[in-house]
Amino acid sequence: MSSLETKPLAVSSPGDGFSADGELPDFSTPAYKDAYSRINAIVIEGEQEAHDNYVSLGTLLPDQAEELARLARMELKHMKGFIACGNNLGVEADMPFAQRFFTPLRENFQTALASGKVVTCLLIQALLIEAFAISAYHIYIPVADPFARKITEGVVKDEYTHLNYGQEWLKANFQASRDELEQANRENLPHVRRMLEGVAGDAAELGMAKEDLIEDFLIAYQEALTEIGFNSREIARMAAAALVG
Ligand code: PL3
Ligand code: FE2
Ligand code: FE2
Repeated sequence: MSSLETKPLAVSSPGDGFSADGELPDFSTPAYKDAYSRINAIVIEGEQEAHDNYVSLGTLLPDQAEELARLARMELKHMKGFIACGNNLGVEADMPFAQRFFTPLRENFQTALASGKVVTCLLIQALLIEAFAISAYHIYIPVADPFARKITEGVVKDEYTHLNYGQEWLKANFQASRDELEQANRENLPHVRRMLEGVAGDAAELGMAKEDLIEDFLIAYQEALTEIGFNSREIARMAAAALVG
């Protein structure tokens, strides 16, 4: 599990939208608010879809339905928190943009769900999406406005609970799951890479560096794969799917 360390902040120069002491962006500029309208929407949509996905997983794992419903409720709480963050800054979230952003993973999740592929569903939601959220929230916290920082700090702890849930289930079922995991990784990790690229420009406007997002994502994902039972060569091969896909 990666620690919640605070990254050194980017050095700023006058007029770049960051405050003079180089600590925090100016949250009131049109450029900041424009970027926030998409990032905030992505997070709201991501939390809503995460809720729906955990409820759906409960239909594939009926004996786990209660625990999954508990995880789902946490996602709705996250969603409400991030809606409040947008309201606090006076930003209207661009929800149609966010729905398009998640389309590939949503469709792959739905296809797997329809054919009862619980391993693929867990890889998409509990590993990929949660690791993506963890990296984004980690990198956002040091550059967030004080209101959003407090909310995001609470959320990121829960996301580890969600990542762990998938990790432990897949670890307990590793031999039966490994081929499907590798296949699901090949089909979905390239989408995560494209999502990172799609969000990088707006994230930079918020003070978040793309390299930091990638690094933190890979740490969380790779630590989960190690816990589940993959060796380092297998993990390197799985990560390489992001480069070729
Ligand atoms: C699952 O619990 C949540 C899924 C959400 C996915 C989040 C993607 C984040 C993209 C970059 C956001 C930076 C953080 C900004 C917070 C307002
Ligand atoms: Fe969440
Ligand atoms: Fe989550």
